[in-house]
Amino acid sequence: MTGRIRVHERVRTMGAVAAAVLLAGTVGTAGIAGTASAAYAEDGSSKGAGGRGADSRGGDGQGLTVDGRFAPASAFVPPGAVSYDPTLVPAGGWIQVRQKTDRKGTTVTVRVKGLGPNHAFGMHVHEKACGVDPAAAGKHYQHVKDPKLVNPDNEVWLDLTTDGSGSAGATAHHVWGLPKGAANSVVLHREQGGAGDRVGCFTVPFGDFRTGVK
Ligand SMILES: [Cu+2]
Repeated sequence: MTGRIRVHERVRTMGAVAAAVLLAGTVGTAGIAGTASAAYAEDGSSKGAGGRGADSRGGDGQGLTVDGRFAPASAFVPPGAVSYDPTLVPAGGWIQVRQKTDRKGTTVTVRVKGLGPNHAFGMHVHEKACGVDPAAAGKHYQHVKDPKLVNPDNEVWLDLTTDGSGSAGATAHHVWGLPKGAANSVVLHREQGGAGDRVGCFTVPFGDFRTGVK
């Protein structure tokens, strides 16, 4: 008996907890996306500057903030945050992803705590939600779909290096948006540089939250 694995996910708006979703048992990725999307609203809290998870309040864009704790991949309980490597991504390790979209484009900020210390992780936004199989997250999200354009200008790369306590942060900005439904996770890789073993995955229902932009 492996016990039940539960993952809490929160979607915040303006710093308040707008929705608390207890994911357990048979809740699949569609449930994650559906629940979270109902709670999307203005999130003026993201402005990650400098790539170390800076957290200055303010801003007029919209976006989302989702966080979760990693759990081992299980055939019975698909967690929102999946570890495929207990050393680099220990159970209980924490991840938060923010997306902010406004007239200047899209900023994605990630913060992690409790991962393997002093490790250079690769991380990207991927097309599909996480699953028990590390391949479930599919390919990198690409603004221009072209296998030759695997680079941080055409994709959302969030490579980060943890400190001695396993914490790190990263930010990526692009002038384009993430079409709703086209990007659904961030994947942690063993190495930086755009590929390599997948050691963790966090399901994030990215979307295009622009307002006033046609
Ligand atoms: Cu990747």
